Amino acid sequence: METNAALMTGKGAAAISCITIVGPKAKEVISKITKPASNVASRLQKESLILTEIMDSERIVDQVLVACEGDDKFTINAHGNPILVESIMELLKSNGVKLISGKEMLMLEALQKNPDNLIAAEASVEHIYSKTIAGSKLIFNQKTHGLSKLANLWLKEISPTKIQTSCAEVLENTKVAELIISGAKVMIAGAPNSGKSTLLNQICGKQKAIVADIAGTTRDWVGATIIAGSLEIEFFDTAGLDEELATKTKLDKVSQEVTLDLFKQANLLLYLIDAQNPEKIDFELLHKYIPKNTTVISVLNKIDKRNIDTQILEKFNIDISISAENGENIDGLISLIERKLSTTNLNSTEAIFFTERHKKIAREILDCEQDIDKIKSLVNKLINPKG
Ligand SMILES: Nc1nc2c(ncn2[C@@H]2O[C@H](COP(=O)(O)OP(=O)(O)OP(=O)(O)O)[C@@H](O)[C@H]2O)c(=O)[nH]1
Ligand SMILES: [Mg+2]
Repeated sequence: METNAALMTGKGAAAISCITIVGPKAKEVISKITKPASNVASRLQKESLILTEIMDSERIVDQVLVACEGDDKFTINAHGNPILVESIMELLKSNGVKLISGKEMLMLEALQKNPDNLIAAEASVEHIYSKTIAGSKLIFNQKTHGLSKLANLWLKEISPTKIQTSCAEVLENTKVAELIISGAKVMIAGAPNSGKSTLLNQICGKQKAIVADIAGTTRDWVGATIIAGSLEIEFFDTAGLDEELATKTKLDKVSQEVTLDLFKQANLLLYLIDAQNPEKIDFELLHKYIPKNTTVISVLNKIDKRNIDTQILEKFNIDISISAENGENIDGLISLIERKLSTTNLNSTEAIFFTERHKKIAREILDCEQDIDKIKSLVNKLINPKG
């Protein structure tokens, strides 16, 4: 069995950094690199915490606190200068310890605690990487409910079609779950001067983007992130779409290209229409640049400037009317975004695939025709650490 070490705190400067060392040689190596060696070895008993110095030959590298968490598990709490941390890691490596990532270390520990359920082990690790509490909860629930429970049912199922149908449903849930876990990207698009930068500033409550009554003010995109309910939404204010502008100067051409490139990442697109000068959305053109099935919300802006009648709403297929300048109906717009992304429909105990490994196995299950043995062996691979 190997002895592994990993930096468990974030990279970069901090007050302290924690390095965990696990394995049969852990105690021996720590004794070797601390001062005085014999003294440290005898004091490193379970649940003890000792103040000592890490030595590289005769040179003191750092004064540290070593915590003994088990017979072969120790954590060095060092000062958080990345150069010191690097030196300690190098010292461990030169003493035969294998350096692994913090995530790999967490996975080894999780597998020890969940030797029969790989999904539960993965959930214990992955939930900490979610961008929202709701996403973290969703992943954590896969340990005992969600995917763990469902995969165990699949193991008992005899109909390949039933497993495949259920698997396809989980893949659908996964699309929504990913928005909750990793956040959604919402593009603010529309003609020059329609109020895109004003809307971004209103949403994030700060003067992030430059606003001016001159068409083509925004050339590079500006982003702002907000938490709305269970969702982290990153809004992108983009350059106004204008085919004429694209031919004006090299800078305008590049800014139009950057905007269209950014659209490829959209989970949802807000298309702003200026109530003072409304123009129909060219959906055909728009769908050339945004991923298939991307929801478009048409937003009528500047309603403070004009009386809005139903005729105009129908004529321009308006989903919602706002005033970006005075903040009217911005809350309504945020709720509409949440509803359109359907994140409010996903129950937190619903089964989801939350790693690339799961999604790959799911696709293989769906490609399996009706071969129940092959499907069962894939389900076994999904849940069994030795599968
Ligand atoms: N009355 C009123 N004016 C608005 C509203 N939203 C934006 N404006 C004004 O419209 C003008 C253009 O606003 P911007 O936010 O810069 O428009 P933009 O879409 O980002 O423009 P480009 O960056 O050039 O594409 C500014 O003078 C804003 O103050 C609104 O809701 N009501
Ligand atoms: Mg702008």
